[in-house]
Amino acid sequence: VADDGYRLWLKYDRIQDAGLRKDYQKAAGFIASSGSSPILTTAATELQQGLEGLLGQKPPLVAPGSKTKGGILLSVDATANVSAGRTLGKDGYHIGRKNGSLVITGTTDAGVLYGVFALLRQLQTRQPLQNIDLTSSPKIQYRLLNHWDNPNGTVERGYAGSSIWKWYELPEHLDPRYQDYARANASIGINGVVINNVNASARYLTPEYIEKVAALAGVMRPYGIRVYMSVLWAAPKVIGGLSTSDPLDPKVKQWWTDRTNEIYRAIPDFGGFLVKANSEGEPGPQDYGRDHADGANMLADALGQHDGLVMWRAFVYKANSNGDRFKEAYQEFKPLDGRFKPKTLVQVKNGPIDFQSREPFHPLFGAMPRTPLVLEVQLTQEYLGFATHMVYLAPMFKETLDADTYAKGQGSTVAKVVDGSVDKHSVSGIAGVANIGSDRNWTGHPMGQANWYAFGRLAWDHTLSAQAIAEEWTRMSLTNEAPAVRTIADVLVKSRDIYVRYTTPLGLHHIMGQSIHYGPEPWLASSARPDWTSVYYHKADAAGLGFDRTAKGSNALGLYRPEVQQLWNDPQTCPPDYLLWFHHVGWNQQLSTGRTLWNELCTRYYTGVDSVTWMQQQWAAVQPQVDPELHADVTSRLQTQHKEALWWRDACVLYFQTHAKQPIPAPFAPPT
Ligand code: GCW
Repeated sequence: VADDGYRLWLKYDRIQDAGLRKDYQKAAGFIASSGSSPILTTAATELQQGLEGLLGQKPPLVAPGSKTKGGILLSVDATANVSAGRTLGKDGYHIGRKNGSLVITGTTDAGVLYGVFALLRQLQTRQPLQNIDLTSSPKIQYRLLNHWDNPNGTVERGYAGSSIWKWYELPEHLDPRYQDYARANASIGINGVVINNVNASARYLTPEYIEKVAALAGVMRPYGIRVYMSVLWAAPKVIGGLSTSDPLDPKVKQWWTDRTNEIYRAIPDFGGFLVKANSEGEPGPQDYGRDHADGANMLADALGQHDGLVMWRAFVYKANSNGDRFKEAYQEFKPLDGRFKPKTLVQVKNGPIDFQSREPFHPLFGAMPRTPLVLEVQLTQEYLGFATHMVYLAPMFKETLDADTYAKGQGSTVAKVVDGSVDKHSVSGIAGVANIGSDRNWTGHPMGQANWYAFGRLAWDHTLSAQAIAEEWTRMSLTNEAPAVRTIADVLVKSRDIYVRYTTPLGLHHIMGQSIHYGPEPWLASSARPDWTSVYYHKADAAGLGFDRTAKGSNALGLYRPEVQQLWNDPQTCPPDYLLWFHHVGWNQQLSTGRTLWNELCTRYYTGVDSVTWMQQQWAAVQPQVDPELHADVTSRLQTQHKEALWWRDACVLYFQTHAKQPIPAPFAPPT
């Protein structure tokens, strides 16, 4: 059967190596579970199905204690303490051997489920089980997907078909896909799903939709996943019949309290609210002279005793931005630090502008010690080639996570700010804007599945490497042949840098096509807003290129700690990858690479395109090891990617040449 990608990384195909299969079979003679809660039932069923597929025989489910040797025991132990220094956190698991059996211990039911998927992963990637002794706990507590899905079935910035939520069929009909979606998420540790777009419709707060959302929550619950909603700030006016949405108005407060109680009656484990307010035309508390904290706190009050969260987004910038958009979120939110009530988190994009292919980390990380910050990254490739370019995003996520804010001295990485360890927060969260749609293979580009996978794995453990995750995903999704795994993982890991080179090298940003954000448009000079043009960001002129954000310019650099400023402040020592983010550099200025800016720019664009050819060659080389249908799919997308890399290169080099007024350097110059 051809592989249409529907099963994602959860392919439980028979292990061909008979010796290995025997070894595994010996360890998996039966399954005994210490409980029968919905989540534990999910865990046992998944394990049974996975083993049946991988090993060709289905281990029976037996009563606990009835058999001891040669099977797999599932048990919950809230105080599980594996060995000194290796305690398990909430939802953590341990997989070890005891009295001739494998034992999966979780501190919660969900921990057992995560342990089951971890064990299956061992088999899927062909790891030995003899001396297995695995301990793992999530470093971040709330690991969420954010769907930008609309009630009419469209997905904002979605490139994989329409929304997977079929609102018109709900609540009566449950598409089997919902359960497959829940399984995939649980398998990588995702435990929350915001089901609708942050540019929110008020409709979700009506009884009609609450019932639909409740039906979805019912599918997610046995997988340890809670459902959240994005809410429209103006809902009290739009659907509540009130004359205001002022957060300090008692009627408004009452309206939100009533709605919240209504939601919890239908969905007792509802996760909470995500809010985009006073951003890009969305209504918000500022419409009434209030601030973001007033708004967030009002919702936190509405949640009252319910176990839910408010995630308030910091993605804000003004329409008449004639300063530097880079600084706006910081300026609006930093002064509010300390004003947010418990259960309220501020959700911050990885970079200060907007999900560009490379951004310096957002200056709010490390700047709001009294507020837990959720890191928001984008899995859907709005600025990274939609579903036609192969761009593995884990290296980009890692770049942000590993960036040092120096907030509490060296080592105060974004990851440690977000997981709460730097400021000792008891709540922590991370969000990925989903790349999922109704396409048969979920993500449009088959390799986009790796981004969904990598997000979950990093949300669970941000210390994992992009390389290790790429290899793991490849083994589970494409092939276990070691040389092919190496080749594919190598292409994946390099793909993001390659994309940056042929689109926005040296720290260029926001020079893409207007409104749909596809392809190059560096010449874009007029738009509805100055900060939606390209020239606002690249500032090319006869002298040079780049946005001066030093003290001589906008001084956005001044928002960072001195140690970070030092890293980027001097154009001579600023890493080339960040150069034009912070400096206006002369065309003939010599860079640390030994080339002038103009030559380096051209070199990166041209070698970037060559690297796409390299990707095509590498992919061709693994053809015998990969499913033919899937291989052909990726091959064709790589052709488009190559064509569009040329488009980006030529558009950008020729446009910047009108400012630099220099020939394209010799090795790349087209023949005359
Ligand atoms: O990246 C930009 C997108 C908008 C999006 C916005 C946001 C949901 O172009 O489509 O709106 O960010 O994050 O709010």
